[in-house]
Amino acid sequence: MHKNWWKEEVIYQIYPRSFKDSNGDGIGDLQGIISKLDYLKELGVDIIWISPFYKSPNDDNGYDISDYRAIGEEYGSMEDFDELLHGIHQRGMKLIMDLVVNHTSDEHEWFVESKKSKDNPYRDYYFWRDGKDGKEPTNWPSFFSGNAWEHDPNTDQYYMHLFTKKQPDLNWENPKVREEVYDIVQFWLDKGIDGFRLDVIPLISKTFPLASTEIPVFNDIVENVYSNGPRVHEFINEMYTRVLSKYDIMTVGEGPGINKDVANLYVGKDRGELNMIFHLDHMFLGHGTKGKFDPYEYGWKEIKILFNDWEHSIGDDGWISIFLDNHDFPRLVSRFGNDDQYRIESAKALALMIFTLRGTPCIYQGSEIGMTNVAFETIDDYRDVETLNFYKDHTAFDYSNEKRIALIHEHGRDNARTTMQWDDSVHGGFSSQNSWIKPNPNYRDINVQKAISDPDSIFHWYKKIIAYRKTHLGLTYGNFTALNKADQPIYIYKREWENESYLVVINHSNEKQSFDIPTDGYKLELINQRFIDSKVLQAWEARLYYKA
Ligand code: TEU
Ligand code: CA
Repeated sequence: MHKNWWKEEVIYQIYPRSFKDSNGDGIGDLQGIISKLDYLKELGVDIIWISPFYKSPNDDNGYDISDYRAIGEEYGSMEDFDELLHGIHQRGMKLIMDLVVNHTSDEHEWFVESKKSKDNPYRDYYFWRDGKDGKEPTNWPSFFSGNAWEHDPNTDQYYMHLFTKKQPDLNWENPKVREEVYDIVQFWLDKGIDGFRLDVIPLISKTFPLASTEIPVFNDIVENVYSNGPRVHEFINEMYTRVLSKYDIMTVGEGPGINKDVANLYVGKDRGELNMIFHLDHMFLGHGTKGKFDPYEYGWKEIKILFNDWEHSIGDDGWISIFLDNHDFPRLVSRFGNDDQYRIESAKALALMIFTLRGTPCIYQGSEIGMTNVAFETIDDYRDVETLNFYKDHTAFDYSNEKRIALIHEHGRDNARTTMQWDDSVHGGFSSQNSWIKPNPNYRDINVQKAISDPDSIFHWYKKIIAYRKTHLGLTYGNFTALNKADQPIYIYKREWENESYLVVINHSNEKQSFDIPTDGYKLELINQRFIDSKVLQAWEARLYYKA
């Protein structure tokens, strides 16, 4: 097993718009993050991944970039960035940035030029096609409702946008585009950052000819039409060879469409591509034919089968990150735990899973204090373009507004984007005034100030297991063996490395479960609630046993 710092360390994701506002405009910013670096250091995290804060019209909250070398003015200045990077490094932590190069904003100068005329030198930076029979060139659905092509009356052609129409897809077949991207990557690496999270990287190679598909299920279209195109590995390898390989950095690819059978083509140790991936197989569970707003029921059996299969298919050759939420998905304690009767116990149990499965753990801001989903009354309180487009989409969905709101409550991305809950003061300590999005009303009860003062809080549990992991390398490098059947209500698995052996037992149910756990020779090291009976696990009880 190759040893690497990015396998041993813990990632913490910041969504900058919602983390901390320092200047009272209701929008999170870089100075706000700087003011919380000591908090992150106390938690014990190592690698800070900040979602995009480049210049952007914020159609998709920064995942639509109009200048890759400029800081969005609402986030601060390049001097603020330099101070942030210095502050992170001074505390022995690292910074990775979000590289969004499958598409740009339609306000990027390249696209402004490209759309001017068919013979503009930038025309080929994007995908332009004639319509077909008076309609879009293909029947491809956008991730964010509607068709993936937008008509431009000026040149009477359509341009491709797999996301919103303000996010035109870049044409990676064009070597000039690839050179531009490598320059951007080099610019930020020369500033001293420690790596990148590569947004939707499997989508950068399109399959030609661009043709309509008969595939009915959206996620299958993502996997078989949009992702894993014929030149994807050539492009990533070229980026690696030309620029990434010249620095001691970490790269993590966000992988919609990457399944366990193709994963090591992206992260195999001798592939010269990426260090690891955020695969989305578990995150897309429950996404039905038309995606997340067309849900199907699933449970822990499917979750565990998926985690077991991924652990075995990655093996010693590749590497993944382990996470249960981010800015695109509901809060982990609401989705996978019980954010009502067992919020604290289930948040701790899920944390133990994240830190003991095999892969680099990634925490999303606020999960360390058990922040939950939100249920705003009206669509007016929602901000996410995916949600707002869905609410207006009467073509793909013939739902009542009540049903739409109910689905948004359960699956919407704003669940993860309400402002960070620092204390019980007005606005939850995030800002001195109303913010771009309302806080979750439960900030009075769930907040950092309260968590830090309570030794039994979720925060202190995270802190404790992060510290434990650092002194027990078997939890990083150990192999993984599931010890019980996936259809049982508890999850038991083992991690073994050299003379170390770890046994993890998690009751992921709301009921007591009696179980004959093979603990002989092991010592109980961590437990997320008061120990009552070695053979009976209380609701959401989670234990870690160790023997050397
Ligand atoms: O997300 C891509 C992606 O897979 C998600 O859009 C996910 O499929 C969707 O939210 C599920 O409904 C990345 C970024 O993380 C996301 O915030 C951006 O909106 C998207 O790419 C476009 O850049
Ligand atoms: Ca601000």
